[in-house]
Amino acid sequence: MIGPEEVFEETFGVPPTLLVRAPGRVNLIGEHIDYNDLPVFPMALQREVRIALRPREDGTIVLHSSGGIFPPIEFEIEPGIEPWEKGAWGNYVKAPANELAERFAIGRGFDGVLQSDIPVAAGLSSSSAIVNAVGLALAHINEVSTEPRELAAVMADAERFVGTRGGGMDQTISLGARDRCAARISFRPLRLRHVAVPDDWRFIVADSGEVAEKSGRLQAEYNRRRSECDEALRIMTGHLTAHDVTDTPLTSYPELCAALDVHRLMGIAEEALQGNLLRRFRHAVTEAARVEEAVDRMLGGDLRGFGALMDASHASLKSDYGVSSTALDELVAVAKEGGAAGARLTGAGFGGCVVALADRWTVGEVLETLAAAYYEPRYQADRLEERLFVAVPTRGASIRAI
Ligand code: NG1
Repeated sequence: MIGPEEVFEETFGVPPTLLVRAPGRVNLIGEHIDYNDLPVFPMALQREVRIALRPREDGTIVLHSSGGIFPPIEFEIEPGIEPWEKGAWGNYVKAPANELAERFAIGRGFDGVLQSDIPVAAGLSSSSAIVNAVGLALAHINEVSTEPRELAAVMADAERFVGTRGGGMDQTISLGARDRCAARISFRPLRLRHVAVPDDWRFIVADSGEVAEKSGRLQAEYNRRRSECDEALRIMTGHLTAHDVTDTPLTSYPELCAALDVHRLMGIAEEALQGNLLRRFRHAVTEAARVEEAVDRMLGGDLRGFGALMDASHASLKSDYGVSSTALDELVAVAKEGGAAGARLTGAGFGGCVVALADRWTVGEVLETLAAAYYEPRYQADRLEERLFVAVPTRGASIRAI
């Protein structure tokens, strides 16, 4: 495939001067809890968005996509940019432009060509990779700080422009990841703890082929769960205060989890909450505990232990959080049959991908089992390497002169 640099020259008649890249990510564990400010444990992977670009003197952004996968877009950078219609890819370009214009009054745009090999709407953060690549380019051109944690906080706010009330996991890992490492990310304040992925471990990504389009039905489902978590927290805070369980009110999930262990917390939750609110709360606090344990398992090289936590995470996402699907459950089951130590849906769910863990001696068997049982009957192995691959922990976004 020809690179975005060549397409740039064909399109604009001059060479580009900068190349920016931002990777997608696979979340290993800690799903649907970043928006509750609870820690998560993702890694960036080798699939990425690349933009070849040339800064302009004015405030216009002109962006084409290589291979014409997305229609070209053009707009002016200014505070209060109006989004295009829901679902338009250009909103992921407008999002960082709008946020940086509002915060730092930036005024210089660019001509660019974008290329991406991250599957779209598959739970691998193709959208945040676009937001981050454009955000990093604009910050660089306009001399705003590109320090990963600072920029990640700005980009997390920026992406809410598209209407999803997401947490900050995706923007942070795509900007801040290190080679060969996953990162435990905690919020308020934003911190990354880099953890080396053991050499023998392999994380397999398997795309169900079911599109999890976050601008459609999924957006409403996603935002609803977020509101349910907020409501559960509000009730728990009131209940704990009314029953004098703690001296000071516990008003955030991290405060609750730090003050009371999961067992105690769930005992109280069973009195205070019912139905979906109880289920959402249980997922949030048990998943947070699994993240801490998973970090220890990786540090200790305990593959089986890590895998068991992935299985428990999937069960919780399925039964308590209601974000799995028949296809995702099938992929998880097939990966396990093939010898995976653990498997779970990754990303927001309702389709998209699963992630499975195996050691280097078993990974081939897991890949073959998935290919034979899931992909061949559906796709005759067409574009198999795009749908099924081993994720390589990769460094975060970067920009360089070309
Ligand atoms: P994806 O998988 O990219 O849809 C979304 C949110 C994350 C996180 C996960 C679920 C955005 C940009 N991303 O990710 O913050 O909440 O769902 O763990 O909204």
